[in-house]
Amino acid sequence: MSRLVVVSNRVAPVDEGKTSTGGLAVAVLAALKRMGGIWFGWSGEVTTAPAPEPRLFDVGKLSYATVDLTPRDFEEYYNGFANSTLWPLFHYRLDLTSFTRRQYAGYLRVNNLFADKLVPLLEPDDRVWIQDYHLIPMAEALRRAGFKGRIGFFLHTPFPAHEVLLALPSHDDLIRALCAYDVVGFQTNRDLVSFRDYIIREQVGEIWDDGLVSAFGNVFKAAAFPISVDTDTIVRMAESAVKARQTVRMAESLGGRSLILGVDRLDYSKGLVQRFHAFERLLENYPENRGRATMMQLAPPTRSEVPEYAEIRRSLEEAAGSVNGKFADIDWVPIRYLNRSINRRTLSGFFRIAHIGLVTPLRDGMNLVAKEFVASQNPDDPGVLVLSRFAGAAEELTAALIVNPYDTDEMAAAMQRGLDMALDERVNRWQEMFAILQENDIEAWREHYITALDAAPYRD
Ligand code: ADQ
Repeated sequence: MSRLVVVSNRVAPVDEGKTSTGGLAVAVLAALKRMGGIWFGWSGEVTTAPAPEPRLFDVGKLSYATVDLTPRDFEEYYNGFANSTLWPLFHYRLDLTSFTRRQYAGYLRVNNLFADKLVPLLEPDDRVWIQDYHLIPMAEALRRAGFKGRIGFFLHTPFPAHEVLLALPSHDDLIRALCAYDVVGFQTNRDLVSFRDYIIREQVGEIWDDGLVSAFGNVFKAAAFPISVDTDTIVRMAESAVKARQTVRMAESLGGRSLILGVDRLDYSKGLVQRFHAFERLLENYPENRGRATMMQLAPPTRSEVPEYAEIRRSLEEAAGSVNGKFADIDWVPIRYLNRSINRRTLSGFFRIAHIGLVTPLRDGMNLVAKEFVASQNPDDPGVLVLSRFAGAAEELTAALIVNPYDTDEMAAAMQRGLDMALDERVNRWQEMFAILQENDIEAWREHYITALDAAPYRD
């Protein structure tokens, strides 16, 4: 059987007990754990003299191959084009998007480097599956380096609307690079529509009746493959975690108050400042919640070398401080704000005892936290998911309370509705969402994608 070779910027912590707070790492590890394969990517190490060969090691059925980056690669490729150009652009933040030709050259250089290091490890019938915006040019680079097998790509972020993408000086190169794959996967139909729209409006190719795309001399499949979670594992974890010491401690500390829980990487795409203001509005508009509802926000810092991330951290501390200063009482702090990662089991216990899961990103490819929250609930007494319409998850989890994260009053009203919601309605909404997560779990996601990749090449 041909092997599956996954390539992503970072590989997940090798020690599975370690907490990983990136959606991609969490999902790819879950997808590969049972099936096995090779996972190639950056080690996370920055060094002036990287080893010429990838470091190889096995953990269970998974083989890892990692390379180090130089300080210049790290700056230009990772902090630069990937996280200061593509990430903000793909999340509709043109105000935070910067572009330099030097960083773009660094991005292409690291993609070529990854391809050159990977090719000697590949066998002709391997299936290569490239993950995310850091590595869009990898298919072209692998082809140049002589690999002829199947190559697929999956974008974990949103794919922006045509007009937004045009702001990127190298948008045409980037699209040509995407069109070199055999399968291009997106999180949602919304993203797929934006991609097709670009192809048609910029007149770089055609969409055929069967949905295949023909562009730049290549015929490939572009489709939505909504990523998901390891539903059964989370259910089991959450059931046992409610009795764990940390969850009991948390429940006791609430003293009978309702818990409104947010869990996100500290990132400007997650809408955290707006969320804090919405909680403040809840306390203003529905004063009966003062002293009765507690909001807890877990937000471990990421990408701290990128200046916008230091800025979001500062504005969040300010927002939390101002709400707490205004409403706190001697025995109640409205917002508990922690810049920490929590062990995944404990997290599932917290999700289970929460009355409301508050998932309100301004833009999000999917948002696994929304799905983890649903999977963690007690079927007999489930909590309520308040979900942004701009999270990819909103396309599937339509039984959540869907909100516009820019509308503070609407978010406050949704929290209030969630706190007041009768058991019947909570159960019905939860059942509808849980059924979706049982059908489309992380294994189904991987299976659907690999089946599509196995059907390539489409031109034959
Ligand atoms: P992320 O932007 O990282 O992922 P998300 O999908 O929510 O966003 O995944 C975050 C993961 O980290 C979740 O598994 C969550 O439990 C975990 N996590 C977050 N905060 C944590 C904390 N304090 N402690 C422990 N764990 C924490 C990117 C895209 C998303 C897309 C995923 C997967 O931005 O849109 O859903 O990839 O494709």
